[in-house]
Amino acid sequence: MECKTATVVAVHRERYELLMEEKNLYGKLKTSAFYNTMEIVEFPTVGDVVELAENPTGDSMILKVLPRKSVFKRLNATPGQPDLALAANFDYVFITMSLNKDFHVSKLERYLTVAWQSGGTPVIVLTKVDLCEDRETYVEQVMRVAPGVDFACVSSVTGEGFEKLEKYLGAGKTLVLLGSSGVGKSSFANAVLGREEMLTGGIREADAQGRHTTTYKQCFLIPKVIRLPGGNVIKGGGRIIDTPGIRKLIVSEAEQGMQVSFEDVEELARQCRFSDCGHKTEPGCAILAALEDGTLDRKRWHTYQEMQREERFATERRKLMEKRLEKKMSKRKKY
Ligand SMILES: Nc1nc2c(ncn2[C@@H]2O[C@H](COP(=O)(O)OP(=O)(O)OP(=O)(O)O)[C@@H](O)[C@H]2O)c(=O)[nH]1
Ligand SMILES: [Mg+2]
Ligand SMILES: [Zn+2]
Repeated sequence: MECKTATVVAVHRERYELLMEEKNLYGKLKTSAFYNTMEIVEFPTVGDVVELAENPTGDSMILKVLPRKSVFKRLNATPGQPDLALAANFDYVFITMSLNKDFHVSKLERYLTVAWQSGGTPVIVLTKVDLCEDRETYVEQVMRVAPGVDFACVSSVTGEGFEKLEKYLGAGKTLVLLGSSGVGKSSFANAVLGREEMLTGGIREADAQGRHTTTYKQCFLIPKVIRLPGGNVIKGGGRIIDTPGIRKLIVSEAEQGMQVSFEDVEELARQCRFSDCGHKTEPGCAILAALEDGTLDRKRWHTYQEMQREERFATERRKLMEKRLEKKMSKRKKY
């Protein structure tokens, strides 16, 4: 068997759909490389480039994941398990929110943090503009919490707004769609692909909540010429990754991301009189002063604190896992 590399285009339970040059094939993880190992290994996700032993008659064997240029991770709800990688090697993170009850500034702040952390560039995509009558109020909020981040209001029904995103859809570029269930990620992907590739779902209009229609992540090649709903034509050629809706995004590694998305808060904290200020009752606290005079939004401060707690929790958990592994390894060495 010969060693080659391929890109992961879909993940189904334990089977991986791979693309090698123009050829589609399936792969499975090599047990000794991923399970019976004494290291914390990265499991492949969509967008990953993997090394594999090709099997022309059946599933190929995936040997390892090559280093990633970007990755989007979230905390694994199962204790003792490594973080979950949702997608890898993308250039742009399309933070998808619909222009209705799904829109929350604190949610946007969270997504921005993990997007900056991932190594990709965030772009904010506000969906269902055809159903929205006061887009300006949403746009104002976006510009306030994400100054300098590009955004577009789009409709996958009428094709409005996609031309503003053309620069992210070109050859050699990969984008990943992230957002809650029902916001229209798969509808967006279908509009760009010009075909009903992904199943889309109805939403419960009562609470505007989605139903989790998409159950696995998948990567598609965008056609060179995109014919949008409504008839407009724009250029494509890149790749798009659709993902299942995220219920609550709990951060794991987020330190660098927080530095970018909460730059204003961290800058304030540096101005406190005491370098170890707890921002509670200390004299000369710049945070308390900013909360008092309204320059720092209380909700924004709350989100920041919440995310810092999550980040600390995730770090502690990671350290614990590493310690356990070390113990296991030193025990093995004794025999
Ligand atoms: N009017 C309107 N409806 C839309 C638009 N985009 C999506 N929808 C509708 O919103 C519902 C949910 O869309 P999906 O594309 O399945 O949402 P999703 O984000 O992929 O959801 P999950 O797969 O559950 O994460 C469907 O009924 C779509 O028809 C839009 O731009 N305008
Ligand atoms: Mg979907
Ligand atoms: Zn302080």
